[in-house]
Amino acid sequence: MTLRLRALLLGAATMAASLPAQVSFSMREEMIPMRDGVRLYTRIFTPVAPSAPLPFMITRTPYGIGGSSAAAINAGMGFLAKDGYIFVYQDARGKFKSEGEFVMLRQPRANPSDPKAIDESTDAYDTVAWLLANVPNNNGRAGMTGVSYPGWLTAMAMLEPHPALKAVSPQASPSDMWLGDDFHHNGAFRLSYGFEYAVMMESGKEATPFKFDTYDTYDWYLRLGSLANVNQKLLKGKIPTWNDFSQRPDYDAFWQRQGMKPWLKRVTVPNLNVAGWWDQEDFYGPITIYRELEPHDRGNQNWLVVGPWNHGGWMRGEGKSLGPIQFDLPTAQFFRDSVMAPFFRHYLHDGPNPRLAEALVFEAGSNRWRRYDSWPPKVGNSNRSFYFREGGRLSTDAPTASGPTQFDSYVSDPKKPVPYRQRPIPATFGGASGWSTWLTDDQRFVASRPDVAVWDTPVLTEDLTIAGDISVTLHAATTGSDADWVVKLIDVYPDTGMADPKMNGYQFMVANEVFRGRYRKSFSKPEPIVPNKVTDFTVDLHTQAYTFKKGHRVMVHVQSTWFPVIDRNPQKFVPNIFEARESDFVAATHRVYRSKQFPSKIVLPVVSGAVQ
Ligand code: PG9
Repeated sequence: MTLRLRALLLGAATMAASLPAQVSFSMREEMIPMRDGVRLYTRIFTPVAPSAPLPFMITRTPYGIGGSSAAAINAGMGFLAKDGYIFVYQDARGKFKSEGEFVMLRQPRANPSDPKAIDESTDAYDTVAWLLANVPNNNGRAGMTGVSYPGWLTAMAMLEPHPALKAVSPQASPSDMWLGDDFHHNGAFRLSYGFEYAVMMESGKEATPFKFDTYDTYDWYLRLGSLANVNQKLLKGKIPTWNDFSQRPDYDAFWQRQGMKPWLKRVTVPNLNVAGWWDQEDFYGPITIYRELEPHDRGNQNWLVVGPWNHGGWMRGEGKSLGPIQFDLPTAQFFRDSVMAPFFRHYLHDGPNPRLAEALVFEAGSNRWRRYDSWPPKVGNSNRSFYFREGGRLSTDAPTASGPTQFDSYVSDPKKPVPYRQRPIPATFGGASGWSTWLTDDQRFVASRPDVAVWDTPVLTEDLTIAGDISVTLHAATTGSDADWVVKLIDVYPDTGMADPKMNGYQFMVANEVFRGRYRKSFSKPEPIVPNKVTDFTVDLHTQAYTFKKGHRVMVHVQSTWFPVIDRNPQKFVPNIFEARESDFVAATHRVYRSKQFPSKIVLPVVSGAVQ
């Protein structure tokens, strides 16, 4: 056989094997009883005439399983279906057709010795037990997966797993709603998402989005004024999660116990954690779950995959691009076919060992997958400080000038907050809201605002690759007594020569975070900032693997409003921002220092490359 013919035949064989076979399923509906007598609505899809006993693949969700069908499984889970699974979908407690009470991210039960006490872990356990006993032709094993809330339900199932639960893949699972996931970041409240999600989930058994009377929600939230108006004028105390937001502004025992950290003390089940670098909802969660479990991972059963995806982007489409950003490779398809399917095939079907990398991460910019032995990588990178300098420069040379005038400043006015994306900003949920890709939006739309401070490097003369954790130290002062610090790390594309003209000069956000100044000493006990005193703030920009290409520039933006994704800090310290009065919202002048004594900087985990 000629080499060419052999290559053609191999190509054909690979293609045929990766075509999702259409699997026929029979569907059974059940109300599965839990240990406290509450019954959960469940659909069980069994392949027609399977050749051997099959494992279960379970997804539990608060979003309603009404759309589940054989066609939907073949379309969305075909990459698994062709290996043979009994797919199980279940409405979480209290949602849609399930009985019982829905509690947002229900905390693990306080009294595990009570045989009737329940939580999401026991509901998963009882479901597995029932399936094993009542669904014929199963092979005695179960896997569980889901994205976001269903990912969190998967993570909860692994805390006290049924012995038959042999592998889990929690994907974009939140881990701490106050520190870094959907509802707050470092205590700054994610207003638009928090409000709209809580209303959607807790207005009734189903999911009912809030109906805005204005298209541009930037306007709507600004007109709303103080957050005290939410309960006074709109919700009247009827949405429990809003009441938690407004009555528990600080990181108290409730938020800590709702977070996963206290519970992640052992690796119970092989666990494939999945995150997207541009996940607009839950990036902190999967990274933190992986990291918290890692010290306990004696059997090497805890893995991390991070790709160039938005929330759940790995489960749909090819994954060659996100918004206008191109990644060249079909990253999502690769994940599904070459990582997730082999992972479950190994543990549930005795398939070959998939030889997963400890951390498989996509390095955008250079657009390649990298396999690391740990995350963040232990070797190969060195932290380099990039200092904010005079004239808007960002430089690896530390400032040498001292004196009180070495700062950049801006006036931050909570009455005219910086929009987090180009207006109009439609409601988060529904249709073409733009929410799902906003993290890829061109940041030029705010770069020249007077309330956004900007520093950037010269054009890079070689590629600059980073892998690991990014942190920012701000030495800053304000005329007010509280302030938010929003920091964005940006890749500035070349001014000319891009194939797509709109990408010339594009400002692509590589990492970002907000820090609420009152929490600089303690997340549980906020303290006013002393006006006009230079104060240190550390902003954790999380983690990234990225190449700033030769010809690009590295840029940093600092601003103090990001509306309405983050509520407005009044800038006058009040004990509870949810109870601030209109008169508490005041403009303030913020100074970011860049002197020898106060060298504000971003620290990047540089793998290779230099900056002039
Ligand atoms: N990000 C969503 C969520 C998860 C958990 C709690 C609240 C919100 C989701 O997409 O499910």
